[in-house]
Amino acid sequence: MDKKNLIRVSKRLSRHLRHAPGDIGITLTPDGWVDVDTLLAALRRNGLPLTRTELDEVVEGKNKRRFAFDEAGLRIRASQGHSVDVDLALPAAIPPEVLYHGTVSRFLDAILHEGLRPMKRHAVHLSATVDTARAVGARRGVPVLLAVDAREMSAAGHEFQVSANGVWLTAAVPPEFLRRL
Ligand code: HQG
Repeated sequence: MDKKNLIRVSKRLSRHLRHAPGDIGITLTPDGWVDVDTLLAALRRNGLPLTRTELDEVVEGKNKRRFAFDEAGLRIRASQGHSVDVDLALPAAIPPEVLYHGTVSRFLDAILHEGLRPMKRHAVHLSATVDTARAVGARRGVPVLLAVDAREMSAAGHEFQVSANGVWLTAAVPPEFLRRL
């Protein structure tokens, strides 16, 4: 599959595995999985015929590894980023000293005032590196970078999880744990 197609399929999968499974008539399990065969049939019915090999290519590809198969390779789910009600049942994890968040200046006042909130998603997404945070912020404009005192937050009782593709998740970040870089 060429790059353009990989991106197109990846966007479609994001839409249905994170936000709108009902649009193609699939239902996710409470922890976000759907049978691969069910997904491929539903995509085919909705104008996106895709082989299992092509799906493998999207999942294993050099992108962010947004999707993962279960151990048997029979089911697939998005690793993070959902707006539909799923509980990925990820174990709690102790974060590194500092995590990073990339945003844009128009959100800065609100964020420094009320902290980071998950907005439409289930959790606030934090990055392990400044470079990743910069890329996340750059999706919306000139990136503004924030450091999160994650270890301190964790010691204060805030729970963190890390997704299968290395994104750090937490319910919210109170402003006292945030600094502008
Ligand atoms: C901002 C992509 C005002 C927040 C990326 C962000 C990431 C606030 C936006 C993943 C706020 C939410 C997530 C507050 C937060 N007031 N604005 N209190 N708290 N915000 O897309 O972190 O391609 O839901 O700064 O790579 O940008 O989908 O979160 O700008 O990993 O796989 O509200 O999405 O991954 O936006 O990105 P998002 P995000 P995928």
